[in-house]
Amino acid sequence: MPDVENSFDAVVVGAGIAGLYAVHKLRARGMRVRGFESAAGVGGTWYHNRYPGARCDVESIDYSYSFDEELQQEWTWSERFAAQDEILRYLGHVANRHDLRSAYEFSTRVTAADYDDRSGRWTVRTDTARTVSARFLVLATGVLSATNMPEIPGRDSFAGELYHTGAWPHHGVEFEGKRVGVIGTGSSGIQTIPVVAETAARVTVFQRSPNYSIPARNRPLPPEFIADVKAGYPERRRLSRISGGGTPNSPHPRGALEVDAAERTRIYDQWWERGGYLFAKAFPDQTTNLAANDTAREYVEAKIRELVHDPEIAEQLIPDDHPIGTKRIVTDSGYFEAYNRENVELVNLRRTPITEITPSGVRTSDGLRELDMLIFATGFDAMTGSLSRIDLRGRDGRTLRDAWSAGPRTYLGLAVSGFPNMFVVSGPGSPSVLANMVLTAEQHVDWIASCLDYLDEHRATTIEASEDAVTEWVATCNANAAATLFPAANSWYLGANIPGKPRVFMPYVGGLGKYRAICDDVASDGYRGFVLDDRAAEVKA
Ligand code: NA7
Repeated sequence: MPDVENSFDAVVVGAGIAGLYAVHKLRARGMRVRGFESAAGVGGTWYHNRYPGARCDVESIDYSYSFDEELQQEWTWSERFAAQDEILRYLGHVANRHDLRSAYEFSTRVTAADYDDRSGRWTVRTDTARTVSARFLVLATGVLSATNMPEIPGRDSFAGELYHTGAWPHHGVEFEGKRVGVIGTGSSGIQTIPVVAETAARVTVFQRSPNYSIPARNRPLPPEFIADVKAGYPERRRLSRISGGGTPNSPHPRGALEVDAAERTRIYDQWWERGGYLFAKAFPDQTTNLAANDTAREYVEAKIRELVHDPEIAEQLIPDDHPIGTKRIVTDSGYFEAYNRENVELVNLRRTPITEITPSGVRTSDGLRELDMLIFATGFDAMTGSLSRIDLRGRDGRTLRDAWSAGPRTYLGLAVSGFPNMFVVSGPGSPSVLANMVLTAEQHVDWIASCLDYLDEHRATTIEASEDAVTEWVATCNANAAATLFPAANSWYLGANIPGKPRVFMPYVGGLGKYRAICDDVASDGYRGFVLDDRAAEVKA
């Protein structure tokens, strides 16, 4: 007797932006869908990253779903760059509007999933001792969700409050009068530091690598502006979908070195005043040509020297290890200015490395700094971490960890050879992390849903990426990345932030528009590179 109760058409792992939309879209196809989410509620990244100052670096009017015209007309963003709590409210609103919570088991982490060749189904196990089966497995586990807690000697002996920005507690955290240490100066650290500095007695920033950051120039959105955006949403979304970054912005029509110095400065001034990481895209050749990149880098470095009063500190805050934009440029609110405060100290770990964490603080080679609170803003095991933490087994019991031991290998970022009827959303090989994650998630999920329509129309029961197609896509991604400056940075794009992780440039750098065209072409060519019903036919025979 089939166990109807625990048998689904699809299991979706994750209730973040991608998972919620996947549940909605698959249900709209009439499928029985079960979602699992390790957190107690919806939101994914925006559920966990509650640290002070957490804010999206894509403009709120673009970082929102486009699939529901009524939703985008009824929802009104309050600020240019939405703060974490507003995005979480928005995702809760979407979940209510489309009754998405009812598909989920919350506070339930998927621990294992294995594919059975005979039945053509996935068996999914959770840490709540649930076992369900499903024909399709959709992994919307997030690219920045597996936190990275570096193994620093004595870490667990710290007697004060200890937090990771990516797993921030729900209770209010008070900084007033406290001596706070922050390890890490990526986007999370750079957003956290100025907010904490406002009330803490002292903030000690432990910086290993400085980062480029551009002021957000965040502001409330006036009603007339909102009305204009809403009236123009169809065109705004159309331009976003065909763009590289998933927003309706385009770079200067000419390269940075094709214009004269005055024009270059005028354009950089414009983007600097406009604010935000899109500065990285002022000119089309900024991340492909080092000389072009140098012009942008020198412009921003001069700004850092203006913003930070102490020239010696300013020099230490200027990156010297990567071209600008090859790590995501941070969008900040008062980061560099924070170093002008009496209560903020910069510890340069390149000069004085951390030797240990003690119960009372952090010891570097030049001494112990006593702390009441230590914040790890040390990032994530990005893109693959949340997948490799699940014991995923495809055909013949082969694990994903083995399949990816030399680095992740996908076809279009969506499918893995040897793992039939399994789809990854925003996986390695997809452009998502270099673009607007909401529109990329929509593109992935829409493509998956159309693919399932195709399987139904052709009475196929399984679909799987061929090994050849995977090899070719990996080569395409590598060749694209090699033609840019991106591999020059020790970034999480490359897995370089996690000791022992294979160094493979994971995102597809060609941009969302081009990627969409490739995916559409694959589909209209009868899902070129995929094998339909290979083993199922043998089993039936
Ligand atoms: P990131 O960008 O990976 O930044 C992590 C920071 O933590 C970075 O400055 C790291 O320095 C630092 N780090 C990591 N491990 C250590 C150790 N062991 N010691 C000292 N410092 C360390 O993560 P975020 O959370 O800030 O941002 C992730 C993305 O979220 C961001 O790109 C946006 O897209 C949104 P390192 O550079 O490795 O020397």
